[in-house]
Amino acid sequence: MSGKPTSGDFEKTPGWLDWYEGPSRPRLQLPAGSVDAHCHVFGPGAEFPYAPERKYTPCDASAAQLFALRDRLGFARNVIVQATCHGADNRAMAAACAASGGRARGVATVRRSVADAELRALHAAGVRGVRFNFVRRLVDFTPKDELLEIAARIKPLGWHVVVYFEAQDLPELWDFFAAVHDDVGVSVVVDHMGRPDVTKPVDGPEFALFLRFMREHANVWSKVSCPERLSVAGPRALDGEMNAYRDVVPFARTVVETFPDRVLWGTDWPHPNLKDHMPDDGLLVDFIPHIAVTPELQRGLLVHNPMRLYWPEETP
Ligand code: 0GY
Repeated sequence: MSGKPTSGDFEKTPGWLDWYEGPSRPRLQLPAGSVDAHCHVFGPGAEFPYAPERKYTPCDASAAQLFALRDRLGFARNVIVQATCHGADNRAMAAACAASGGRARGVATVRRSVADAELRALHAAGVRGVRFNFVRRLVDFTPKDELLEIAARIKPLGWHVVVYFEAQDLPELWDFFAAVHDDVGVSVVVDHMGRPDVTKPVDGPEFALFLRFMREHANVWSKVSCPERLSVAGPRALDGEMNAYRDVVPFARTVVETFPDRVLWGTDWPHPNLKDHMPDDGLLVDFIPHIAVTPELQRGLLVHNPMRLYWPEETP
């Protein structure tokens, strides 16, 4: 572990795992124009302080470091998702988008009090969505009427809503997501397949509910990301081949093959809150052919789908 310090007055959360330096070059040659559609920047804390209400303090992970990773792995673009350690202070994410030369778009976190001028400024920086987080260890509860109000405010900008929740909470959240999708009328993008419990059967009732949720809502998308977060089997390959995180494969592959034009993929760099191991991002890219098994599925997942959602003006 390199022990990269956090900057300024901030102390990393005890046991924090720093992102992996010097990731391997993937064996998979990514399709031209591929988008890493779920990643974050952290600080640097000295320039962009972490939010007082945060539940963890990460090690710094700057825009320049993210763009170096993008180039090393072979991605063309990033979608930078506001991390909870920055609360609703979107400056680090927006600055990273602005510094990307048009090669990054963002997803923000805003409160009900956000001014229209701030929304317009975020749009100009490259933001195209807001994130609603329902994972209790990451955020305090926000009333649903406040979230519905925010969804209505961002709709005229053509943005969408990104949601992060755990599988056992989908029954309770279903009506709220349906209201965002059907009544407000904005697209809903689910982080990490709604965090399935991969020790349960892929054809069991819990994952079936998630698939039904996607089937019944035509503008719900899913990121098939974060095998390293969902896996119980872990990163160790059973043979010389890359079959790490093999317990996640049936879940992600099912979503890719059932909804090939509504799936996205991202590294999740710099991987907040991992407790057991920090993945080599190059090996994570080599997970992709296990879940998107044809070049056509890979082009949809990595190029056409994220371009339609985040750079529609460049999409024929
Ligand atoms: C992720 C997952 C996590 C954290 C955050 O914004 C965040 O803090 O998203 C997590 O701890 O599961 O997508 O990065």
